[in-house]
Amino acid sequence: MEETAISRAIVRAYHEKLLDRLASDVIIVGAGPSGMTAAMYLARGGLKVTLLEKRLSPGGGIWGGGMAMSEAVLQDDALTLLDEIGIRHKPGPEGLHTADAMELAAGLCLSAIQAGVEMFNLMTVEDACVHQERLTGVVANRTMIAGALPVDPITFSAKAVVDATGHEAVLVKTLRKRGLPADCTAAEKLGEGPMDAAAGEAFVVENVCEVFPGLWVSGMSVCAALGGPRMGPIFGGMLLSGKRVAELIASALGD
Ligand code: 48H
Repeated sequence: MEETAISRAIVRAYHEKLLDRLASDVIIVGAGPSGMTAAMYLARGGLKVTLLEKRLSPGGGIWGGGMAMSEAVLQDDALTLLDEIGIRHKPGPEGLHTADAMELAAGLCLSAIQAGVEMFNLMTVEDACVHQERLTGVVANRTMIAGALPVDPITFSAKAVVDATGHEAVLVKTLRKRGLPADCTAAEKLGEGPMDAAAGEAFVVENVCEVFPGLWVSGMSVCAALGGPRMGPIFGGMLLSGKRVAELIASALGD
């Protein structure tokens, strides 16, 4: 076997995938619990979904559980979702449940990819394309290059984009820097509030929305974008927030 045949296989397969995904129905930015859940449901609904993740490994904040103890805590209302993708869970104290963080991260990732999501790792989203006051795509660079070398990024377009970058809320913040949208409230400008687990868990599901034409938020980005409380190391709200954004986008794109 020629060594270059191995290289040719990688280069061809990767670039075929990349070329196909320069335009998608939905781009999800960030492969944390909310982004992977959103991507999985949207792809199951038949949409062309591309997920861009800046790190080498998808999973976001799941891996570390709480204070690097790799157990994910979930509440009753997230169990149906876990069962649907075959992630095991155990009863914990006071009506809570735990799942192995590695199993949750790997299970969500596999379910999303097997539903048809194309995931690109080491891809840092740094800006948005905005045409006539609508977000039409994202600007991305290789993580190793972004901010480190004088190399221009490339763009990916989509009918809808989800900012699922967690606390960072990268796309929301990049628009806000330019005064978009112009009607932000003071709480929205301030970002995420202090910890209140129950309120934060409800907030990330109830407030999933299109924050700017073409740009949706899910998971922790909802709090960062709209000034909701943080909730600490509990993950049910993240999964349900991802499911909710998928439902809203499917309905918006179906109209
Ligand atoms: C591409 C990027 C970029 C970028 C970041 O942080 P996440 O796990 O986000 P969520 O919202 O799915 O889950 C939040 C949860 O993990 C958490 O932090 C909780 C519950 N905190 C509570 C509290 O009180 O602190 O994942 C975001 C993903 C990560 O994988 C990042 O690497 C990725 O987004 N990302 N990807 N381009 N510019 N920025």
